Amino acid sequence: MILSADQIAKQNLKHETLHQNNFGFLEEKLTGEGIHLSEIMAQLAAFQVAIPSWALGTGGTRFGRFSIGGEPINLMQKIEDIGVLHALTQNAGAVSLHIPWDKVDNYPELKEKASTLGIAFDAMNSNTFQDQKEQPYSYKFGSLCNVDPAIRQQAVNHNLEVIEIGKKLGSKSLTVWLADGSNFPGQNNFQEVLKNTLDSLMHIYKALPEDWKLFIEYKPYEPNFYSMVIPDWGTSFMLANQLGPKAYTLVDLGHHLPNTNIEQIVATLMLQGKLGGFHFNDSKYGDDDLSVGSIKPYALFLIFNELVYGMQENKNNPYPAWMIDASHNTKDPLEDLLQSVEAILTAYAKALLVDQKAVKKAQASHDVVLAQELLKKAYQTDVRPLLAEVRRLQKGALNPLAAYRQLNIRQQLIDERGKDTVASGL
Ligand SMILES: [Mn+2]
Repeated sequence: MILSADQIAKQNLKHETLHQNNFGFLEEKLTGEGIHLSEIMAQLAAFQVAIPSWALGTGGTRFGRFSIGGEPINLMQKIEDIGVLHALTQNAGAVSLHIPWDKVDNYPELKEKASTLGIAFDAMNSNTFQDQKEQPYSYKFGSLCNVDPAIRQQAVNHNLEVIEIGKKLGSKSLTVWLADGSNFPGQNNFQEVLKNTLDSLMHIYKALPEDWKLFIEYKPYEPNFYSMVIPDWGTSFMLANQLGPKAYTLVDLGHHLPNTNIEQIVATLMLQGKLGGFHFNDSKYGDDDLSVGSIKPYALFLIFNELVYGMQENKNNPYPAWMIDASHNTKDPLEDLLQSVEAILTAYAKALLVDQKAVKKAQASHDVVLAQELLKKAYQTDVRPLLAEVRRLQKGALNPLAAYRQLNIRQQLIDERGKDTVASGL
């Protein structure tokens, strides 16, 4: 289904008066504080977060998966679902594909479809964490790290194929996340598997087009529980440095041990010009892949505060590639993604409101209390009317979630696709 700007405008009429009052109040307050609202609004409008193709069906665990109905059964339908998200939010104008799940016969047709909905192809994701039917060797004991050179070559070749597909779609980056590691002491020789991984990545790096980036994702545990070959940002950063200027570290919020200071990792990577990609989600215990901002919204704000500072002050670091990497076992996936997009933009808007000059001044005079209060002041600002105004100006919905429900979109998708459809991919 395709959602038109007219349908959204009609929904907006219901909230128009209340919105104008709320925004008028906020605009007066922020302008009075000397904030240049138009600059902040332009930055918010420009922010586009990629939706991963695998997030559009209901998620699940190994214990079960409870389908919601109307799920997209192919990539074209997934692109349409992202089109709905983008029409409502105006901040979801990109898709991140996962190969081989998202292989199609006709890439020009796919590119054309996405383009009509204003959707670009962001980072491509390779998959060497599960075996595919046609492949000769198994990744049971690792892919790019494997002690068997034939298995490493197969994994390298897969990544090269992903780059080729990405080139057809206009993507400019490849994300490599490895499940490689060991479950028991003695299973792997740490030095050997890391060396193998670097060697394999070098082969992939060499095949990267000039204007592409390679993102190296890290994760401390799962699916391997004794060791992961790339467990932390330090290892990823070391590999990226050894590969060259087109290689970067990718931070996934869920891929840290509990209570890790992620904002400091972000700052360190940006200082070195090596923060390339960013995956949003939230967690209570581990890599829970919960909706963005659902558990630790203040931590998300502090992370965005570092991202904003880095983007403004350190041009040495490229503009990061943003993606939502969350699952939603009990929700309508589209509603969950609307919540996540809103949470991301909320944290971004609040970080943009931080008076960086005043913070620097407070730091220079060791006024700890004032520095902290300045961050809190921005965090406690209710930016919802500001986000709504940015969306309204872009012909998006004043309230995306309310519009989604009032327009009965899930029911329309069920009518169109059936009650028992199950999303392709995962
Ligand atoms: Mn991720």
